[in-house]
Amino acid sequence: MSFTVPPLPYPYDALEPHIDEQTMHLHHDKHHQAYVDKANAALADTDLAGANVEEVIVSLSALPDEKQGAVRNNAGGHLNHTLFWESMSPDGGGEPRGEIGSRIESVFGSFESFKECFEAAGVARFGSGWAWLVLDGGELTVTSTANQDSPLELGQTPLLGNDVWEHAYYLRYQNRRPDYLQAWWNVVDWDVVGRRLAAAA
Ligand code: MN3
Repeated sequence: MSFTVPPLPYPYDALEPHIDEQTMHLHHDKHHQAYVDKANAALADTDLAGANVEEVIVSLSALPDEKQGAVRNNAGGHLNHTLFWESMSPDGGGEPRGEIGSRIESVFGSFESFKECFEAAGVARFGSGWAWLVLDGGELTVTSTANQDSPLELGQTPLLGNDVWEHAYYLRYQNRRPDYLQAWWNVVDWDVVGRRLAAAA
């Protein structure tokens, strides 16, 4: 079974004004589709054809050398974007409650401090990549990756990720990546993040 782009769980204009409809169309229908198509092409006729995307990402070294770069970038792109669409909702925003809320407070001091830390990781990522909240050895940590690298490659469990490639924000925010990072909190679905934490525990 090859990879497919999952449908968005909300309409394309549902995250307005924080993420604009045109960006969602291009990002989901064109960018994510391209990662899926290229990942499928690179994986065809390999031992990992048909494996789920998480398994592919933790098994890159099992692939022939000449396939590893394309699979890392494109299966990584598929994994990261699937998680990204699921992490947002028109009913998102607000503060995390329950276990995820209390753990963020205990590690970062407050939700505000956590957001500053996460935004700083996104701003500091030179070029293209992602800012992440991950579980690393059972501890909540903020990190970032380059390109489409997944925290899974490092043995971390991604709980929440924001795409800081220019294609994610340039139409509405132009060069103002920090503004995009701040506005994004309005659409984060903390219930989804909480369920990821529970599933990883
Ligand atoms: Mn993207």
